[in-house]
Amino acid sequence: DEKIKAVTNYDKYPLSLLKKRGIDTNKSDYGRLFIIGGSFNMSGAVCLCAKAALRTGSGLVSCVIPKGIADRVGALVPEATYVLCEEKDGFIDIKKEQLDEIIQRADVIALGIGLGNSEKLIDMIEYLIENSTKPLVIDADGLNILSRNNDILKNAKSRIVITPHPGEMARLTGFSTNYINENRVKIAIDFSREYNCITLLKGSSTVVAFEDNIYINTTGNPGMATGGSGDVLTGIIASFIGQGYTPYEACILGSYIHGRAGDDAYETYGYGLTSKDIIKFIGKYVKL
Ligand code: NPW
Ligand code: AMP
Ligand code: MG
Repeated sequence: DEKIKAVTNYDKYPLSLLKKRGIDTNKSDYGRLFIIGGSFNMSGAVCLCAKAALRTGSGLVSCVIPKGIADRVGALVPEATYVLCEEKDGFIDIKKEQLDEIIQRADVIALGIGLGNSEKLIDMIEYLIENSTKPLVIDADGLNILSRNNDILKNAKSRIVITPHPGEMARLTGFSTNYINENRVKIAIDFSREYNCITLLKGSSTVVAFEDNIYINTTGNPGMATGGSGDVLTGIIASFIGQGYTPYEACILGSYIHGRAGDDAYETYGYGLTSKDIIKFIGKYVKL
């Protein structure tokens, strides 16, 4: 495609995007991230996302979760604050006024991890996309729910980043996962153009597509094919956006560092690495 301006895939480039912190700065300079996710059967995803964001340098992380999982999540992530929501059938049930307040207070919102694929949640997703003035990173069940009506994305008020794995991309596009994996770059570019969003298609050689730019990530390994690995990536990317990186930079830096940390976890734990192990190594790459 002759319109594609830049293919950025060379080694170490992403780390050159990192910005040094001023000495006299405080937590409010490094972003307030709200993570909207979790359900009775999936509480760990929010923990992993929040921990990853904190390890990436977020100033403040707030988890917006159904109150029934508050004890489990809170015990694992004492650094975060909480917005405890009502629940229906184990899924979050959040009022529009609460969403308005979150939009107003947030620098960035991560939406969808561990939510559960309940069709009742489409109203919440639609409301956030159509009303959020802050960037949204949508992943996991947020995408599965959205796939019932992708056109909602066309009404977005702010920059949207979507981070599907090939299975989620299959639901969003109607293509098979095989077809998606055989045409990864084209599918990511086409989706980002049609829906005017940054599309980060995960897997071996993650592709980030935005307008006429693409980045192909070369870090990471198959040890990262483990539950929660993507939830960690969402936390890293949302954290960088909250810290003032552009959403496209955050996707490049985020996928690169996620893969590097995953490679370090592989060195130590081999194929037995877990998502928590990836989080342990993020900090090595966010220092200047
Ligand atoms: P298959 O089986 O290979 O044909 P789902 P999920 C496909 C939460 N989690 N290449 C795969 O197809 C998440 O946050 C919570 C090709 C399969 O059918 C979500 O909210 C955890 N295909 C929720 O669980 C830890 C691929 O997609 C399907 C593919 C559901 O997310 C785990 C699986 O995808 C999890 O993160 C690839 N690379 N990757 C927790 N501890 O709380 C996947 N597929 O059905 O969207 O399920 O990704 O587990
Ligand atoms: P999820 O399926 O949402 O948990 O996301 C899995 C994460 O692990 C994504 O960031 C993938 O890019 C990464 N990952 C999974 N398998 C591989 C692989 N074979 N090589 C590199 N990265 C992988
Ligand atoms: Mg996932």
